[in-house]
Amino acid sequence: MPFPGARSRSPRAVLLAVVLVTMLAGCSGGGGGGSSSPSPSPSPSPPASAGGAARVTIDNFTFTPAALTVAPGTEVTVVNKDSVAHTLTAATGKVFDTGTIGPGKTATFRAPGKAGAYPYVCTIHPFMKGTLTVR
Ligand SMILES: [Cu+2]
Repeated sequence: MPFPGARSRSPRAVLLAVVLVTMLAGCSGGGGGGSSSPSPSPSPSPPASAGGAARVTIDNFTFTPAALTVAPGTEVTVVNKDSVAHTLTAATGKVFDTGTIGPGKTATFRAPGKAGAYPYVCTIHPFMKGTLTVR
């Protein structure tokens, strides 16, 4: 710094700029205190809804859609529109099972955390079939 007197405004300007930038960064980035979202992305949607609504409807002894793809661990809602009880049960290992869903009732189950294709049936009516794909 050969001429501290002549350039006395520069350091202050730089300091001001630094303070301003720091404040701006703090405001826009922090949002007041690192709450829940680990990502600065404005999207509030969890991966659960990545494939649309995770929902299976049972109507006229049929799972609709017959093939559903969800993210690992997605909570899937099952709506029984029939006038008889049904279940939605994984065909192998019972890795998920809604239990009996009465007529007009709704149940939920959680998709497996491991990717793969999981065929399922209604244990009351084994001819009712569907497949849950996790990926
Ligand atoms: Cu059934």
